[in-house]
Amino acid sequence: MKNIDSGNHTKGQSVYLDDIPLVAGTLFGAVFSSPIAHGHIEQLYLSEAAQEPGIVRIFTHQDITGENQIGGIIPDEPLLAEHEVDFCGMPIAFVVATSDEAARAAVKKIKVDIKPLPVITDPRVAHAQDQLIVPARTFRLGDTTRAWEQCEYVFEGTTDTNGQEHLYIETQCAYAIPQENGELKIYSSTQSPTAGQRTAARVLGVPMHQLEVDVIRLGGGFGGKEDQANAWVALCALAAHHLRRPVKYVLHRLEDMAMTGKRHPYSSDFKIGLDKDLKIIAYEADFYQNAGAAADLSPAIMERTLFHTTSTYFIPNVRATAFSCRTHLPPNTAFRGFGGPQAKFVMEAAIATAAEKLGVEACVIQKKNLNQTGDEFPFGQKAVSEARACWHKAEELYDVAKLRQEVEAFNTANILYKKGLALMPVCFGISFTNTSMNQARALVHVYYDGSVRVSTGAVEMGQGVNTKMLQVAAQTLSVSPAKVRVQTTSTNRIANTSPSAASATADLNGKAVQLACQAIVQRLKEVAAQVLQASEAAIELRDEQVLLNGQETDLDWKKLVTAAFLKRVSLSEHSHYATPDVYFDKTTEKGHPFAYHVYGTAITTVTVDCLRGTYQVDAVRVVHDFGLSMNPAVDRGQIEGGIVQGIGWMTLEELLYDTAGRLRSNTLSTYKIPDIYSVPKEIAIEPLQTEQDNLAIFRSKAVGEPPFMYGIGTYFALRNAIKAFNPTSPIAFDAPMTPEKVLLGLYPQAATGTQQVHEQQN
Ligand code: LUZ
Ligand code: MOS
Repeated sequence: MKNIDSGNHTKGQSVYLDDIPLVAGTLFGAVFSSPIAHGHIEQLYLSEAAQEPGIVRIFTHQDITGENQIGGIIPDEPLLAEHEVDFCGMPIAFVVATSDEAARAAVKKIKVDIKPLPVITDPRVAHAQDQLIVPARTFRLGDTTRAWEQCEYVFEGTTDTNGQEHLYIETQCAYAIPQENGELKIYSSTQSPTAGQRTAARVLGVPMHQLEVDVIRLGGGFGGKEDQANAWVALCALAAHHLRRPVKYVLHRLEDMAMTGKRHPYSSDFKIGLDKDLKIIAYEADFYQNAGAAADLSPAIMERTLFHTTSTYFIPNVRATAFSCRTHLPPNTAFRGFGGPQAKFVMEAAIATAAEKLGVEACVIQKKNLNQTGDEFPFGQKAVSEARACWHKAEELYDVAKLRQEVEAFNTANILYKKGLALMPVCFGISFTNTSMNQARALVHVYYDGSVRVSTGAVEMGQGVNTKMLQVAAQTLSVSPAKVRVQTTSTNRIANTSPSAASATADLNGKAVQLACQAIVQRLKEVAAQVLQASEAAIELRDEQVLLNGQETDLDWKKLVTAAFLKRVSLSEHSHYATPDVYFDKTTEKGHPFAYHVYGTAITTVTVDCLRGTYQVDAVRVVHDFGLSMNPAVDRGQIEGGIVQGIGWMTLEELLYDTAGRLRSNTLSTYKIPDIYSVPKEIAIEPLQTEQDNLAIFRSKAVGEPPFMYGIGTYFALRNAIKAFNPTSPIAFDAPMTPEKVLLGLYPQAATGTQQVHEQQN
């Protein structure tokens, strides 16, 4: 089935928040934010701005009737700065005017005196000064201290991975419209309608039932709207609450890039030990997460890093410690993979280090250590594994031996172009690591003409979840997809939603839809049995027909629904689903946090221009464990997008904050994301069919985040290509591998001079 949105998307008819027709009297907001990263606010000058034409009111923290607090996991983040600013871009005042232009013109007239305080941008510096968001956590398996003695080889190293701007096409936005009795209806571009509702209620000091958050769809989220859509909801709600007029705020791209947090940069240390057969028998890692100025989701992201310490490998002795370090950057937040990719990069860097030192191909070590069924992860859960299956199938299907020969032949024949090859196995845990979040609800109405309306907590952000919800309803009710419509995601219809995140949205909400539809089908079968004077067991609904002992009757879906209505049988159901058997004990750091894992292997080949340092990704060839995909077109789209986004993180996207904590890569001319030229020339995706049962909806495994990590293979393929040109080059594990760094890798002797130029520019 095609994505139900593709027609409207293509015609430009899909409605995003900024397309909602304006309610008469709508006002427009704009934020004045801190120009510096850390300091005491001495004086705020608003009067000049307040006299600008069209200005209705300027809100500061003093106008907050409830709590000036938007922190979710930890209450450490004011909505509007009070006495201190903690990052460049921290909101200080919210200007509301009769037009968008007037609001922004007034923002430029606001002045502030801030007494600067020391700025920390480096997580290791923050750690050294004990600036931790939460206490460090350590996951352990076996005993590394004793294991080192059994190792034939031990290697240590350091890695850095940079952050990543989400660059959803639709910037952050909200639109709050007063209703009667002090209520507000708030449109938001959020992955978490409930978080917006809860945050606004807290800031206004009103009960949640006074606020509705309604989400039509998002022009992309990628994690950037899991927690960080809340501030704009709260600001618009605050202004609409006071002024009793509709208030809308759509961030400009530059505001969005400057004010919102990004993927967490990590700096990490590893130590890896192998026996003489290249089995990894010990691994230690220390992760320094750059959390930014407030907790946001950082503790949960740090936890997911720990869960993915050993990536797709089984290692019997592990010690991994993670530090969430408070710096003066915008609070970093969820981004596809949620800390998992950062851990996987460190593991692959450790293996690459061992391989280079031992003079073997990394894939020899990778392959020897892939996890298999029964292997224990450092957090206690046991693998039920297709890691080896994916790897072996990829090796065979894409003929890795031949690919390798081709790369070697090319490299022998060419001096100024070199190819590189890398394999990247993925194993990603599916479920929110916070067990309580693994629940969802659905509301299904069958109208008496037989048409169906479905509401869930799932937010459509381009990932096709509404299409999947529709498929679940149509299939479970056994009606044509044309009979079913999926509604917007509203806190009035579905309460207490978990964010659409963690790759789990289709599973959680789809299971809820399935339960609701099954309950309705059950009641309809009882009605059919009465009408046909037969036993319920003999009734079957199929393709909008009622079958009796497998034979067609003259009762069809529509007549059955009408009959049920006339018999006063409920045609609606509200259902609740909670993932069974997931738990985690933080005191022991052991449990069974994931419903299942998604596996896959990617084979990446690249070509580097050794004169210029530029490169192209020739091919990414994947064997991916879909389970039994319920929508191969949608799932394929997720994989292609994930791969390209992962390649962007690993190769092009270079966030640059200066030492004063200002974002220098704050435009699309200084921050490069993948374009049509940088996507792989070929992407091959082979599903791995599995008969194994799993907890996914229709056994169609979660597909949102896992493919992102295939992009890590491109980093290591580039590294191998550089090594083919200059085998002794000392290439730091410092992602992204931009063309500039490739060039420095090819000609390390040139590095010193270039470094100086770079520092001067900064
Ligand atoms: N969000 C969250 C996530 O709150 N918990 C998670 O475990 C998670 N994992 C991936 C992406 N978002
Ligand atoms: Mo996410 S990183 O699944 O919002």
